[in-house]
Amino acid sequence: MRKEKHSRKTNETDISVQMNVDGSGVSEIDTGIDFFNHMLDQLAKHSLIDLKIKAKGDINIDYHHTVEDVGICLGETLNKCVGDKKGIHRFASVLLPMDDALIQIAIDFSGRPYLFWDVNFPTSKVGNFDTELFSEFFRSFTMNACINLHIKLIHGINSHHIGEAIFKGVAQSLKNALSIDPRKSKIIPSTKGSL
Ligand SMILES: [Mn+2]
Repeated sequence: MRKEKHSRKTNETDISVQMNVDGSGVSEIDTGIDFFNHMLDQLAKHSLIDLKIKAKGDINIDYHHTVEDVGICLGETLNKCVGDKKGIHRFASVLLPMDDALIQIAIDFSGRPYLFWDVNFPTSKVGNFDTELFSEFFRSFTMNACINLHIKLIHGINSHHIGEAIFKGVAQSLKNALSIDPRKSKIIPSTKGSL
């Protein structure tokens, strides 16, 4: 089973994550940041990954440390969960619309971390959440999950829709890339023999 429990504690944040890649998208998220909880619920829902996250961070300062560190912890947990990547589709790409927003996502479970980010938000905040934190989250997630992730905004005028479309698109991509191809269930999908 592709399941893991993982935690990470610093002077700034204390985070625990429980993940089941082969779940049904059930989530229990408490980061102390309501909008971020809403985004992480989308990530679980549309990836079919069961996700339990408890984060206590210094959100009295701002949300930066908590968002970044949840990204790190989530990435580390995913990297542990996928193991040797036997049988996975490995690649996925998605064009994800949400009302006015259209987001393009491509993912590769290559083992080589790289984030391409081409998203400009029309506003600096969604509610009390700084829109610059979206890229902070996906950078720390990508680097620690050891994945290659490309995220590009095609068009969009509403920052809430743009941010949410990114989370849904990444979720959909994770689901597709991590699903097992029955024709190669015992094979690591690389000519190198490892990923
Ligand atoms: Mn929403």
